[in-house]
Formats: sequence, structure tokens, C-alpha cells
Amino acid sequence: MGFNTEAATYFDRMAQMLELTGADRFRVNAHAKAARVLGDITTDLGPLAKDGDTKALTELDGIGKGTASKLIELAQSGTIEEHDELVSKVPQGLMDVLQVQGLGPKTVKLMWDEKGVESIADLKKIIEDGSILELPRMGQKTVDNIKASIEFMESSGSRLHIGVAQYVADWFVKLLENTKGTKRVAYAGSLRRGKETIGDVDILIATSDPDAARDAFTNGDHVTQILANGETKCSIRFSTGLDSGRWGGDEGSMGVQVDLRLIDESSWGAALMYFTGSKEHNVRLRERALSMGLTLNEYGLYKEDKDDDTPPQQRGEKPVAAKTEESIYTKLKLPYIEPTLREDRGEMDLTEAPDLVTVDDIKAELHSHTTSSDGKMELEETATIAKKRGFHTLAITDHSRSSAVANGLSEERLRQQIKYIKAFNKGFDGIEVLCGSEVDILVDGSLDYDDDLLHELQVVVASPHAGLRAKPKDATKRLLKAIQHPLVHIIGHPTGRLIERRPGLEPDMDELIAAAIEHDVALEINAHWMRLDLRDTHVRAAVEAGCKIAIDCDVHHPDDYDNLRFGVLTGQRGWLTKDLCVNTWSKAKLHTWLKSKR
Ligand code: DGT
Ligand code: CA
Ligand code: CA
Ligand code: ZN
Repeated sequence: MGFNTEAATYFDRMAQMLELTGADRFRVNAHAKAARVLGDITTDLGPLAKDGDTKALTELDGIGKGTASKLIELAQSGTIEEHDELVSKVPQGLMDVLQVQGLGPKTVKLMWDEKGVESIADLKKIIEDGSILELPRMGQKTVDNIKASIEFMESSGSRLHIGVAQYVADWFVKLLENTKGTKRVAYAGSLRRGKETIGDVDILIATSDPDAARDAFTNGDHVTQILANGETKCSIRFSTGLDSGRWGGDEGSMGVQVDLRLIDESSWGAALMYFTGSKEHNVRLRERALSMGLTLNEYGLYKEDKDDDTPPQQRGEKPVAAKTEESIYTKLKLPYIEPTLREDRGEMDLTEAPDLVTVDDIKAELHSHTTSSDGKMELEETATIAKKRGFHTLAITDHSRSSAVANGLSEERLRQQIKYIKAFNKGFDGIEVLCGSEVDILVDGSLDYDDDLLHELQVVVASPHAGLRAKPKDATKRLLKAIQHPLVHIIGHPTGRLIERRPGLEPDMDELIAAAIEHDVALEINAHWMRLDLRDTHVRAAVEAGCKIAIDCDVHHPDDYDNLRFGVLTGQRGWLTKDLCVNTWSKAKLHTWLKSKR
């Protein structure tokens, strides 16, 4: 993560804590504004701050002297004193309470001041004994909503979003790659399999200097606790120090567990395979090995010796295969099975590797926002990034008029934007920029613009944004109506879920998939790691039926293009092949499909 994001997170938290401690409006707003500004700035302020360049910093829009000096403090010392002081005043359990959907800082402060609530547990108590109703403006309906939000948060447990786990894993892999003696290092476990949430991060290393690896691993900047420090396994807790809402909640403050396993290079493939899992896949592999007169463990694949119980690696037995995963799969007479498929969901029956979609195959982004609605980039900036990524097509799909909080475009503004984009596209080489819209699917299933206007758009992404607590039956009806609309290309984040935060709609997926095929509509995998919507199992059902899928980053910010990897992993977990993923198509093929709906 960049310095700007880190700094924005600090300011966000400071604003929240200031509000909780009853600081004056002006100070709270100043910090909140700084967080917003930092989140929006697209040049990296890290180097300027490190150099203590107050002048250059304050020349930027929205950054005053006060903010600049805190940025410099953060870059140079790694923290901000004002932040740390607030942390000592505000019970950190209260920050968890802030994460409950539907609770703002004002209400949380009231609960703290008047009811002594300092944690989710305290909040549950005042709900249970009914005393929460004594708070001003608190009705039974609000309480029921708060209760449901807590239940949802708790039932989804304390797993990490893949976006956070990936950040932690990349950080450690880089650290260890630069450590003396390292021969190989990689992450394994559920993260390598691309699951949407991760229990802990598993890292493997082969090194000629185990002490150096252990030292680097356990003495890292953000290590808060050492759980184990042994010959073959170390285990630590790591705090990202980044636990605001934009990181999806309380992960940073709880700490992330990271396991490091020290592996012999000669058994790298076997170990990588074992620690990548899943457990269920490993069980299937071992069964298969046994049926072939072989035994498989984390050291290698060996000939079975029925008369000797000693593990083969201890007998000094030479493995049949161990160095690479590929060699082991080959000896087991299987095609190479991608980590994303290793879930015991039928992958053992594969006779050849499926032509799964990869990040490099993606050539088009069909869902992106600009400053015209709630995006942070002007058209030219986002088009330049998309072009640099080697995309042939970028669709601009700002929000429609009903998304008022997202500054949705009125019909008139959209008409102007269409003209503007067309003119821009004429003068901008190397990528085709298309006019589109992310049109709200209203609660009754109708779309937010009339057909004449939709007809002028080259790409229509129709998405549900409000009314996400609807009954499954109503959700199905609503989404079906949008799919049947002849001018719609893609259904954006079809369920509207937020992972670990909000369940979203629960429509009958099979019905939606059948209708999408009939009406030649693509269902989206929204690649943001908070969404991943469709989810892997939905993708699998869609792929099996032959439904088109779009993988889109729902770009608001330059960093969002990097979320593509998570969308692709989710697609792979749904066995998504290139042919069904519209973003992999050639320009001619994609544009022909888009035009077929006009
Ligand atoms: P997570 O961390 O809950 O998201 O899921 P995983 O799959 O990363 O599980 P984890 O961290 O417990 O272990 C990593 C892999 O190591 C797991 O996928 C398979 C392998 N593994 C770990 N412990 C065992 C075990 O007791 N038996 C077997 N068969 N495999 C294990
Ligand atoms: Ca794990
Ligand atoms: Ca683990
Ligand atoms: Zn949306």
C-alpha cells in the first residue's frame, strides 16, 4: 500500500477518535477532509514527506500546514503523536463498535458517554437489557437493525479479506527475498488458492541461512507478538496498523497471524503442494497415490513400502517426485491443477488443464467511474492507466441519477458526458474509450434512465445499489427484469454483498443465469476484494451453464486496477475459461457483442 493510503487511514482514524472524544466540529472536519484529500491525490506523497518538503506539500490542493507537518512526522517517524495520544484515550473496542453497519460516531459517542459502552460485548448487553432504548432518537427498528448487523459480523468470524492478506503476504515475501541465504520463498494456503477470506497467511522458505530468515521474520517492523520460533516453523502476529473502514474493519487491530515454514529445497514442490491445500484436495491426492502404490507427504511422493512404517524420507528413500508440483501431478497421472481449483470440487477428474482466465488475458475494463460521479480520476488519467495496462477498451460507466450520494449524473449531464467522451476518444490513441453508465436497477427492477438515453450508450452496466435487504423472491424478480431489458450488457455486482459486512441480495442464481444466457447478458465478477460479487460458487454455476462473465475492477481510484488479480482468482475458482470471459475477447469480438444490443 502506498504512503497516501496509509496517511489517509491515519487521518480517518484520528477524525473518528476526535469525534468520539468530543473534539470540536472544526477539528474533526479538518481531519476527515485531510483523509479524503489524501485518498484522492494520485501522486505519491511519500518522498516529499520523507524529505520534509513542507512547501511542495502545501502547494497541493487541500493540504494545509498542519496536515503537511503530520505527513512529514508520519513519513519520518512511522507514526503521528496526535494519533497515538488519541489511541490512549479511546477504548479500541469502541472502534469495532463503529464498524457496525448503521452506527455513526455520534451514536457511538452517546453510547460510550451515557451507557459506558466500550466494546461490541457492552453494546450487546445494552441491547439485551433494553437500556439502549433510553438513548435519544433510538427506536426498536434501529435496534433490530443494529442487532442484525452484529449477528452478521459475528457469524462471519474473524477471517481476513483477501486484499488485506495479500498485502501482508507480499510484504513478507519481499522482506524474505531480500534476506541473506534465501533460495526460494512463496506464500501458500488459502491465499494461494485465492479464497475470498483468509484465516492465516502461510509462507514457505528454502534458505541456506535459517537464522537470518527467522530473525528477519520475527523482528519485522509490524510484528506485535511471536507465537512460535522453532527450527521448522515460526509464527507471529502482524499488525498492519491500518484498521479503518477502508480496510474492511478491525483486521489490523486484531493482528494477522503469519506462519513461516522452513523447507528443504529438494522437497520444495511437495511442501508447496502440502501447505497450499486444501486439506480436502490433499486427502484426495494421498488416496490417489496409495491406489498407485505410492505415498505422498510434505517431503515428496515415494514408492510405498508396506512392510516398513518409518516415514520414507527418514528411511533415506529417494522420492519419485518432490522438487516441483508439476512433477508430482505428472507422476500421479494428473494434469497440473492450478491452486485455485484445489478444493475437491471435481478437479481430480480433470484429464487436461482447463484454459482458465489469467490476469494477462484481460484486455478490457467495462466498469469505471470518473470525477463526473464518485471516481477520483479525470477521464484522461484513467484512460492512460488502462492503455498502459495493454487494454484495448475502457468503458466509462459513471453512476446514474438515483445514486445521489455517489453524485449520479442527471440525464442532461450524461448527454454532455457522451459528447465529451466521444470527442476525447477521437483525439486519444491506443485505446477505445466507450460511453457507458452504471445504471441503478431500481427496487421494482426498472432502470434509472429511459430507453432513448440508454440506447445512446455503448455499454450499460445495470447494478443494484439500494434495497439490498429485499426478500429472495423479490430480488430474483428485480434482477430478472434488468436482465430481460434489451439494452443491458452487464449486471454489475449482482448481489450487492460486502464480504463480512453485508449479506446482500439472495436471488435464485440458477434463474438469473438461465435468463442471462437467453438474453445474452454477462454477469459481473466485481473484482474489488470487499465485493467479489459474483462469488466463486456462483461463477461456477454460471460457467457450467455457459453464461458470459465480465471481470471488472469498478475503478474509482488508480489503485483499483490492481484489484484485477482478485477478480481473476475468483473467476478461476469458478473454473472460468477465457472463452466465456468477455474482457479477454479481441476488440472486434467484444465490440460486435456490445453493438448487437443496439
Ligand atoms: P485458512 O488459513 O483457514 O484460510 O485455510 P488454509 O487452507 O490456509 O489452512 P491452514 O493455514 O490451516 O493450512 C495451510 C495448508 O496446510 C492447508 O490448506 C493444508 C495444509 N495443512 C495444514 N495442517 C494440516 C493438517 O493437519 N492436515 C492436512 N492434511 N493438511 C494440513
Ligand atoms: Ca492459512
Ligand atoms: Ca497456517
Ligand atoms: Zn456499483
